Amino acid sequence: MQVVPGDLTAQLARARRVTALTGSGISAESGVPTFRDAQTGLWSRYRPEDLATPEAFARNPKLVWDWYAWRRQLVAPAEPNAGHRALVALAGCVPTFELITQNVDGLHQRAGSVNVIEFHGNIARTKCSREGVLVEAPADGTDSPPCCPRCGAWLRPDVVWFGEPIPTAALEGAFAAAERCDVFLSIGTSSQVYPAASLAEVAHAAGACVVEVNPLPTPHSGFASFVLTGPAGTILPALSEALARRPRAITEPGR
Ligand code: BV8
Repeated sequence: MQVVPGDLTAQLARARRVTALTGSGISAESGVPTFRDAQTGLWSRYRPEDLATPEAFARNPKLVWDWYAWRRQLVAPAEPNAGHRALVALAGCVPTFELITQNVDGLHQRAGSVNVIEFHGNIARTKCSREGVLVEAPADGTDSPPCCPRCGAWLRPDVVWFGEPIPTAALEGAFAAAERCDVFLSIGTSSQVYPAASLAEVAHAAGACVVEVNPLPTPHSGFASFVLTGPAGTILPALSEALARRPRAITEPGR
């Protein structure tokens, strides 16, 4: 079965601006559990959305810090997969490519993507929970959580917790990229977390061709122009290879 419909390749070949939003599904084939995958071991009794909150951290800073330390250890050995690499290739085939990720694992940057909009932050960075400034976490990992060397407050991961606002630059950059694109790729996300899930809706309302890449349907499947059912690690390479094979008609108008 042809994975990439010919008319989608034509849309991409005509597109001046392509915006991609990724969720934890794109990292699944790198061995990083998706956000809603059942948590294992000690963490199996907790729901991620109950730990990724300021209230949980205030109530039990050690528990939350240790959960992120465990997730950093899951991410550390992970390598970018064919899906991440295909987005790097695809970016080279279109005039403007903007990548927004909900993921905090840094795998897009390790694959070679640049100017990645980290909508929910990055688990590798640590900041002071009082001042908000980035701080190098102590390597020895003795204190859990460690304290800020400047003011003594707990350190915390530089991620956006539920109930916290998206950093302004990321929010504005992502919505601008969604509003102005010709094609919006929604990859490996259950499209349940807001305001990230609004991005596909904004792109659709602005007249973009929305493409969903996911083994399962999502709340956005109904308005997507193309629903490519399957793993990102298979579908995205087919997409970027089909586009690379098709010469760009420089006179073809964008949206
Ligand atoms: C905020 C960082 C306001 C932490 C995360 C409406 C508008 C605005 C807000 C809300 C709203 N309704 C509700 C809210 C509140 C809340 C929210 O959305 N709640 C949900 C549960 C309903 N949103 C917030 O709190 C946001 N903040 O709104 O602030 C505000 C404004 C001003 C002042 C004060 C406050 C902040 C949300 C950010 C939360 N942080 N991450 C951490 O990681 O620990 S979200 C976290 O969950 C991830 O980052 C990710 O974004 C999300 C999980 O989503 P997915 O990535 O989609 O993962 P999931 O497991 O769900 O799905 C995986 C998908 O992959 C599946 O579809 C699967 O089929 C697919 N898949 C599997 N394998 C593959 C695959 N696809 C392709 N290939 C494969 N191989």
